[in-house]
Amino acid sequence: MNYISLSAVAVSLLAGSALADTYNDAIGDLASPSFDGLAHLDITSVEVTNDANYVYFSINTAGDMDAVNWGKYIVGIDTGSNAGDNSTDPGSWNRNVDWGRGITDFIGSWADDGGSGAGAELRSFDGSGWGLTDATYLGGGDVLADDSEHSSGTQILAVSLAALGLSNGDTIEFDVFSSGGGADPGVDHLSRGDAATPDWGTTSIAGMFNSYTINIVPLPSAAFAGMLGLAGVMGVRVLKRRA
Ligand SMILES: [Ca+2]
Ligand SMILES: [Ca+2]
Repeated sequence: MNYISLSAVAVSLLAGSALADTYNDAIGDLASPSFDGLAHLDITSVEVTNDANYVYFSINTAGDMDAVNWGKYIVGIDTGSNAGDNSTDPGSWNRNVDWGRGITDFIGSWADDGGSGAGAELRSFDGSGWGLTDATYLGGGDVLADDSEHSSGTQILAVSLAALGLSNGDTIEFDVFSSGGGADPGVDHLSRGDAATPDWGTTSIAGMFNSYTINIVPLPSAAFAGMLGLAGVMGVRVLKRRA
């Protein structure tokens, strides 16, 4: 392997994270007239990626989250760690949603403070009941929320692989929905290109979940890093000889 190609490998390895998978949703698939004008709840796509520590969800909408002071963005995840739950248990925010299956983990996030912040809770089902694993206001580092792209309609979330019990090669199945407060339904589900509910008072029905496989790109080992250093020295020597 010559100097140039080894350096190219080094750059790709040092990047350390996989390319995002993009899951598209229809635009304008919220029931009219119940949800007319609520572009910040109209999911356009969700990008998912991971690094060695977190899986990231970028929830893109057709609206401006800085222009409104409310909106909830939920990710329902089935890791397969147990049979999961499909109830309206308060542990999963009591939302009026029929997932059509069990979920094991629930990221409930908000972007409803007028654009000056974002927050989230991570709740998990242990096979018998729901519990709060972590939240941005608790600061345990297992769930993070980022408002830096609110003006372009994007809520960015991260949840730790450790908290989800995930490692390289594991596959999760998930859905994302937008909602309001209390026991509101999923106004727009990523899993459906049509209306998931006709109005605020009717249970929303999820479609088929998407899947994402954790892909941890290895960083160079100490030995390989040593080789890179040696290759760098050799490369400099070759360049000097040619000069
Ligand atoms: Ca949509
Ligand atoms: Ca949809």
